[in-house]
Amino acid sequence: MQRVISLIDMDCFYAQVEQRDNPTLWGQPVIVVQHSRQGVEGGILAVSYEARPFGVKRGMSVVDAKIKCPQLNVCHVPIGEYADKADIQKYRDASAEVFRVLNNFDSAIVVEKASVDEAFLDLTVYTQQKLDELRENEMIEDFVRTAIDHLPTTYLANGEDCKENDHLRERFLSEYISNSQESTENLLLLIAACAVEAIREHIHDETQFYCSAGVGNNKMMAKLVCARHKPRQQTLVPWRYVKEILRMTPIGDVRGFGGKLGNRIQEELNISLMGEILETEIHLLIESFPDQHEYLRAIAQGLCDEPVRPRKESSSIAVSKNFPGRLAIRTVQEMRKWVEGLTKELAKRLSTDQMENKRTAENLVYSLLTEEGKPQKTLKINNYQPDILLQQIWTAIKPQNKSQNQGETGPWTPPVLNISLSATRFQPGIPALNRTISGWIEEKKHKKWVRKNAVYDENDGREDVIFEEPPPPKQQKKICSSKPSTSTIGSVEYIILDDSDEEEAPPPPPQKTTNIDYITVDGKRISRQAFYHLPPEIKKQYEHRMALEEARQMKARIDEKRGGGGRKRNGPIKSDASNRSKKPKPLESFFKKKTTNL
Ligand code: DCP
Ligand code: CA
Ligand code: CA
Repeated sequence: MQRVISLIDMDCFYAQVEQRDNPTLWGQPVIVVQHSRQGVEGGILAVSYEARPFGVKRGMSVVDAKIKCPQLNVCHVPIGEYADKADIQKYRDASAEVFRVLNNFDSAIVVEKASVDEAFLDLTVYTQQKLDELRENEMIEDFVRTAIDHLPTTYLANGEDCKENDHLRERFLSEYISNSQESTENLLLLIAACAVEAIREHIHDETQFYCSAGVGNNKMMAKLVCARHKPRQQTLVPWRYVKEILRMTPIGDVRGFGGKLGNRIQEELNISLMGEILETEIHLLIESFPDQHEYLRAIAQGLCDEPVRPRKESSSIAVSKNFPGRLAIRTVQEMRKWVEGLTKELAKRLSTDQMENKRTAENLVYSLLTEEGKPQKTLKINNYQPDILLQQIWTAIKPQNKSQNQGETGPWTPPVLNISLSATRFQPGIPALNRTISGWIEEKKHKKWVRKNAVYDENDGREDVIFEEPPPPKQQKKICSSKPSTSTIGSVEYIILDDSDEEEAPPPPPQKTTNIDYITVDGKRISRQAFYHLPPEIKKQYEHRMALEEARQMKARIDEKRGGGGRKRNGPIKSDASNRSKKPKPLESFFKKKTTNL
């Protein structure tokens, strides 16, 4: 069965974020520039569509851009609070707003974050559901008759859809629609295109940002045609036109072929268009690409079966800083300064992540890039406090200094070209400043871990490596307690978690604080035998928690007797996400919404 896939990409994303921050910039030529380094203005990262006709392009120097477009508005990426590096948090936050809309549009749509400003959507199930609905209600005819009204910004990629033919947009589309009534394949694509129009409009309503989209049968084609009619428009590519489109497509325009592989194909086969791969004699293709020739021929025919993978949260949070060439770190003081700045930055991001996603990193990997190698080490962390983290990291990093002088001043050798700190192995929950008890229990309970691969945001072409940021809290379905309660043990505050894995699980039966085999605290059970093997300081804290638990249960019993029945700690509390998850709207209703908005 053919899939139905879309790629949504925000238009000149960073520039739009700046335009929204300063609304006088809407409709104006705007560029967003990397922060300056040692007095030299950084490169251009984003160019608004108003500046593009002047020839202003990404990568160009600001001086050249201003010559081309004197009325250009120049915005700068802010500099980080702790480390002297770009702070792209505001663009990340804006991205999170967009993903909130995408993730909440319809539960039948699979959303994959592809970069800070683009997402793949798998609409296969969604469109099939809508088609079934239309058929059941005998509305296919109505749908086909009115579809054009719901596709005001849609182009049909038929090979003739070039700039000069923009005036033929509606005609091309109408012809396609009128031949669609009997074709399930066409109907599914049309339903998808209508949905994507509605999603894009919804993104704009919620965030003020405009975006473009491609709709086709796989990721490769959706991404390719998304760029065909930009900005604020979308392109639909039916399977029957794929071959014709690819015949004329420059190799570098295809996802994954913009770099080394694409260049090699062009050089070794002496071709420049995707279609030419199919015209190349097979033995030549095999000779040059013995392991990839089948893949290349498949791609050249528009075949791509890469799935849309839902990504809920990143598996790591990292901060990183490059010190290229003469900027390489050569003294202990400098090293200490940067480790400190990066640690503070990381601690800030980890704390935000902890509150938003109710999870805590267990490992921290530091890695240094030096002229002599890439030393790296994994540290166990149990505290996000910047000072404590810094002490831990610095103690581990210091021995990497191979100079004779091992003090807090003096040279650092070999010179360091990059420092990266990456927090990994996230465990559900917030054991606050110290999680000795819950960590210990969870280990014993063989707590399930979900580790996903780290995602490098390939479109964020900065030199600073930052991983995909976690999704908005709404998406976290495993978190049961929307607001954790706290208790204090000595001077350490613990956040008590309700860590049930089941969203809808019924509250467990009331348990006594102790019984013959188990001791229970906060709904977590630990065998009495295991309890006696706990380290003394943990045992002490544990006893304190048991006392708290007892008090809490007593209060609950009193409340119950009074008929109040306050919130039960052990019972799962539905997350915002599950409460808010929308029922799929009937196609008819979002069409109505669209019509009224027009
Ligand atoms: N970006 C960056 N460095 C790069 C490329 C991009 O910092 N080398 C940032 C700025 C962009 C954002 O990522 O605004 C999204 O990148 P896109 O490639 O999608 O480009 P734009 O969204 O700016 O423009 P377009 O409308 O062409 O998609
Ligand atoms: Ca974009
Ligand atoms: Ca993009």
